[in-house]
Amino acid sequence: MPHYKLMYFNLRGRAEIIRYLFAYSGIRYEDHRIEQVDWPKIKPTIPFGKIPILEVDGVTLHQSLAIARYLAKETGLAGQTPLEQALVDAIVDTIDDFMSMFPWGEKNQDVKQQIFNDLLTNTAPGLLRDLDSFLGDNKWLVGKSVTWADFYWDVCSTTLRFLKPGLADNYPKLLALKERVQALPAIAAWIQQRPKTTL
Ligand code: GSH
Repeated sequence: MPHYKLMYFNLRGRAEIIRYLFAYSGIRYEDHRIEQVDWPKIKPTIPFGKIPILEVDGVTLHQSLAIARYLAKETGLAGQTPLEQALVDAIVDTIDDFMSMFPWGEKNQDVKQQIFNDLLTNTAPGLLRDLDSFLGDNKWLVGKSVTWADFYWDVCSTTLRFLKPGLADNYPKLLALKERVQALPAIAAWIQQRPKTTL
Protein backbone atom coordinates (compact mmCIF):
# COMPACT_ATOMS: atom_id res chain seq x y z
CA MET A 1 0.00 0.00 0.00
CA PRO A 2 1.49 3.39 -0.95
CA HIS A 3 2.13 6.06 1.64
CA TYR A 4 -0.49 8.77 1.19
CA LYS A 5 -0.14 12.31 2.49
CA LEU A 6 -2.98 14.77 1.86
CA MET A 7 -2.30 18.48 2.31
CA TYR A 8 -5.08 21.05 2.64
CA PHE A 9 -6.35 23.76 4.94
CA ASN A 10 -8.29 22.84 8.08
CA LEU A 11 -11.52 22.83 6.10
CA ARG A 12 -13.72 20.24 4.40
CA GLY A 13 -13.62 22.27 1.18
CA ARG A 14 -12.00 20.62 -1.81
CA ALA A 15 -10.29 17.94 0.26
CA GLU A 16 -13.37 16.37 1.78
CA ILE A 17 -14.24 14.21 -1.22
CA ILE A 18 -10.73 12.74 -0.95
CA ARG A 19 -11.15 12.16 2.78
CA TYR A 20 -14.50 10.40 2.12
CA LEU A 21 -12.79 8.03 -0.31
CA PHE A 22 -10.07 7.22 2.20
CA ALA A 23 -12.61 6.79 4.98
CA TYR A 24 -14.91 4.54 2.98
CA SER A 25 -12.12 2.29 1.76
CA GLY A 26 -10.34 2.17 5.11
CA ILE A 27 -7.03 3.27 3.57
CA ARG A 28 -4.65 4.93 6.02
CA TYR A 29 -3.36 8.36 5.10
CA GLU A 30 -1.86 11.45 6.64
CA ASP A 31 -4.50 14.20 6.86
CA HIS A 32 -2.07 17.12 6.96
CA ARG A 33 -3.95 20.39 7.66
CA ILE A 34 -2.05 23.63 7.32
CA GLU A 35 -2.79 27.01 8.86
CA GLN A 36 -3.81 29.85 6.53
CA VAL A 37 -1.02 31.96 8.03
CA ASP A 38 1.62 29.44 6.85
CA TRP A 39 0.25 29.24 3.30
CA PRO A 40 2.29 32.06 1.69
CA LYS A 41 5.49 30.23 2.67
CA ILE A 42 4.23 26.83 1.52
CA LYS A 43 2.58 27.91 -1.77
CA PRO A 44 5.80 28.39 -3.78
CA THR A 45 6.98 24.91 -2.79
CA ILE A 46 3.93 23.22 -4.32
CA PRO A 47 3.65 22.31 -8.00
CA PHE A 48 0.91 24.58 -9.47
CA GLY A 49 0.60 26.42 -6.14
CA LYS A 50 -2.87 25.16 -5.16
CA ILE A 51 -4.17 22.67 -2.64
CA PRO A 52 -5.34 20.00 -2.04
CA ILE A 53 -2.40 17.89 -3.10
CA LEU A 54 -1.89 14.21 -2.44
CA GLU A 55 1.58 12.73 -2.17
CA VAL A 56 1.60 9.11 -3.25
CA ASP A 57 4.94 7.56 -2.32
CA GLY A 58 6.57 10.90 -3.04
CA VAL A 59 4.69 11.63 -6.30
CA THR A 60 2.65 14.82 -5.92
CA LEU A 61 -0.84 14.82 -7.40
CA HIS A 62 -2.82 18.05 -7.63
CA GLN A 63 -6.44 18.88 -8.58
CA SER A 64 -8.98 17.53 -6.08
CA LEU A 65 -11.13 15.74 -8.64
CA ALA A 66 -8.17 14.09 -10.38
CA ILE A 67 -7.02 12.85 -6.97
CA ALA A 68 -10.50 11.66 -6.05
CA ARG A 69 -10.94 9.91 -9.41
CA TYR A 70 -7.63 8.12 -8.96
CA LEU A 71 -8.66 6.89 -5.51
CA ALA A 72 -12.13 5.97 -6.76
CA LYS A 73 -10.59 3.80 -9.48
CA GLU A 74 -8.25 2.19 -6.96
CA THR A 75 -11.15 1.37 -4.63
CA GLY A 76 -13.96 0.37 -7.01
CA LEU A 77 -16.00 3.56 -6.49
CA ALA A 78 -15.58 5.02 -9.98
CA GLY A 79 -18.48 3.13 -11.62
CA GLN A 80 -18.68 -0.49 -12.74
CA THR A 81 -18.28 0.00 -16.51
CA PRO A 82 -16.66 2.67 -18.72
CA LEU A 83 -20.15 4.03 -19.44
CA GLU A 84 -20.99 4.23 -15.74
CA GLN A 85 -17.64 5.89 -15.12
CA ALA A 86 -18.44 8.53 -17.73
CA LEU A 87 -21.81 9.17 -16.07
CA VAL A 88 -20.15 9.43 -12.66
CA ASP A 89 -17.59 11.89 -14.04
CA ALA A 90 -20.32 13.93 -15.72
CA ILE A 91 -22.33 14.23 -12.49
CA VAL A 92 -19.24 15.18 -10.50
CA ASP A 93 -18.31 17.80 -13.11
CA THR A 94 -21.86 19.15 -13.15
CA ILE A 95 -21.85 19.64 -9.38
CA ASP A 96 -18.34 21.03 -9.54
CA ASP A 97 -19.25 23.54 -12.26
CA PHE A 98 -21.71 25.00 -9.76
CA MET A 99 -19.35 24.92 -6.76
CA SER A 100 -16.67 26.63 -8.84
CA MET A 101 -18.95 29.59 -9.60
CA PHE A 102 -18.70 30.76 -5.97
CA PRO A 103 -16.09 33.50 -5.42
CA TRP A 104 -14.67 31.73 -2.33
CA GLY A 105 -11.65 34.03 -2.07
CA GLU A 106 -13.41 37.36 -2.71
CA LYS A 107 -12.14 39.93 -0.21
CA ASN A 108 -15.03 42.42 -0.56
CA GLN A 109 -17.67 40.92 1.75
CA ASP A 110 -20.58 42.81 0.20
CA VAL A 111 -19.71 41.66 -3.30
CA LYS A 112 -19.12 38.12 -2.04
CA GLN A 113 -22.44 37.99 -0.20
CA GLN A 114 -24.33 39.30 -3.21
CA ILE A 115 -22.88 36.71 -5.58
CA PHE A 116 -23.36 33.88 -3.07
CA ASN A 117 -27.01 34.89 -2.57
CA ASP A 118 -27.62 35.06 -6.27
CA LEU A 119 -26.11 31.62 -6.90
CA LEU A 120 -27.93 30.00 -3.99
CA THR A 121 -31.26 31.63 -4.82
CA ASN A 122 -31.30 31.73 -8.60
CA THR A 123 -28.84 29.14 -9.91
CA ALA A 124 -29.05 26.31 -7.36
CA PRO A 125 -32.72 25.43 -8.07
CA GLY A 126 -31.97 24.43 -11.68
CA LEU A 127 -29.10 22.19 -10.61
CA LEU A 128 -31.22 20.56 -7.90
CA ARG A 129 -34.10 19.98 -10.31
CA ASP A 130 -31.76 18.34 -12.83
CA LEU A 131 -30.01 16.18 -10.24
CA ASP A 132 -33.35 15.09 -8.83
CA SER A 133 -34.64 14.02 -12.22
CA PHE A 134 -31.34 12.27 -13.01
CA LEU A 135 -31.59 10.32 -9.73
CA GLY A 136 -35.26 9.47 -10.25
CA ASP A 137 -36.25 6.55 -8.04
CA ASN A 138 -32.81 5.00 -8.05
CA LYS A 139 -30.93 4.29 -4.86
CA TRP A 140 -27.62 5.73 -6.11
CA LEU A 141 -26.88 8.34 -8.78
CA VAL A 142 -25.18 5.89 -11.14
CA GLY A 143 -25.50 2.12 -11.34
CA LYS A 144 -26.52 -0.28 -8.62
CA SER A 145 -23.96 0.64 -6.00
CA VAL A 146 -22.54 3.72 -4.34
CA THR A 147 -19.95 5.73 -6.30
CA TRP A 148 -17.93 8.82 -5.59
CA ALA A 149 -20.63 10.86 -7.38
CA ASP A 150 -22.92 10.08 -4.41
CA PHE A 151 -20.12 11.13 -2.06
CA TYR A 152 -19.60 14.34 -4.01
CA TRP A 153 -23.28 15.21 -3.81
CA ASP A 154 -23.20 14.72 -0.05
CA VAL A 155 -19.98 16.68 0.47
CA CYS A 156 -21.03 19.65 -1.68
CA SER A 157 -24.62 19.78 -0.49
CA THR A 158 -23.46 19.82 3.14
CA THR A 159 -21.61 23.05 2.38
CA LEU A 160 -24.49 24.43 0.31
CA ARG A 161 -26.94 23.67 3.12
CA PHE A 162 -24.64 25.42 5.58
CA LEU A 163 -24.72 28.48 3.30
CA LYS A 164 -28.48 28.25 2.74
CA PRO A 165 -30.25 26.10 5.31
CA GLY A 166 -33.25 24.43 3.74
CA LEU A 167 -31.61 24.21 0.32
CA ALA A 168 -32.86 21.01 -1.36
CA ASP A 169 -35.75 20.64 1.11
CA ASN A 170 -38.06 20.47 -1.92
CA TYR A 171 -36.13 17.44 -3.12
CA PRO A 172 -36.69 14.65 -0.58
CA LYS A 173 -35.05 12.04 -2.81
CA LEU A 174 -31.83 14.06 -2.97
CA LEU A 175 -31.94 14.49 0.81
CA ALA A 176 -32.57 10.76 1.25
CA LEU A 177 -29.52 10.06 -0.93
CA LYS A 178 -27.49 12.31 1.38
CA GLU A 179 -28.73 10.36 4.37
CA ARG A 180 -27.85 7.05 2.69
CA VAL A 181 -24.30 8.24 2.10
CA GLN A 182 -23.96 9.53 5.65
CA ALA A 183 -25.34 6.27 7.03
CA LEU A 184 -22.60 4.17 5.40
CA PRO A 185 -20.78 3.00 8.55
CA ALA A 186 -17.31 4.21 7.54
CA ILE A 187 -18.65 7.57 6.41
CA ALA A 188 -20.76 7.92 9.57
CA ALA A 189 -17.65 7.23 11.65
CA TRP A 190 -15.62 9.78 9.68
CA ILE A 191 -18.30 12.47 10.05
CA GLN A 192 -18.32 11.79 13.79
CA GLN A 193 -14.55 12.04 14.21
CA ARG A 194 -13.57 14.71 11.67
CA PRO A 195 -12.52 18.18 12.83
CA LYS A 196 -15.62 20.38 13.01
CA THR A 197 -15.31 23.25 10.54
CA THR A 198 -17.99 25.40 8.92
CA LEU A 199 -16.77 24.93 5.35
N1 GSH B 1 -9.50 23.02 -9.22
C1 GSH B 1 -8.60 22.97 -8.10
C2 GSH B 1 -8.91 21.72 -7.27
O1 GSH B 1 -10.05 21.24 -7.34
O2 GSH B 1 -8.01 21.21 -6.61
C3 GSH B 1 -8.76 24.22 -7.29
C4 GSH B 1 -7.68 24.33 -6.22
C5 GSH B 1 -7.83 25.61 -5.42
O3 GSH B 1 -8.26 26.66 -5.95
N2 GSH B 1 -7.46 25.53 -4.15
C6 GSH B 1 -7.55 26.67 -3.29
C7 GSH B 1 -6.17 27.23 -3.04
O4 GSH B 1 -5.18 26.55 -3.17
C8 GSH B 1 -8.13 26.24 -1.95
S1 GSH B 1 -9.77 25.57 -2.16
N3 GSH B 1 -6.14 28.51 -2.65
C9 GSH B 1 -4.92 29.18 -2.28
C10 GSH B 1 -4.29 29.91 -3.43
O5 GSH B 1 -4.79 29.90 -4.55
O6 GSH B 1 -3.23 30.50 -3.18
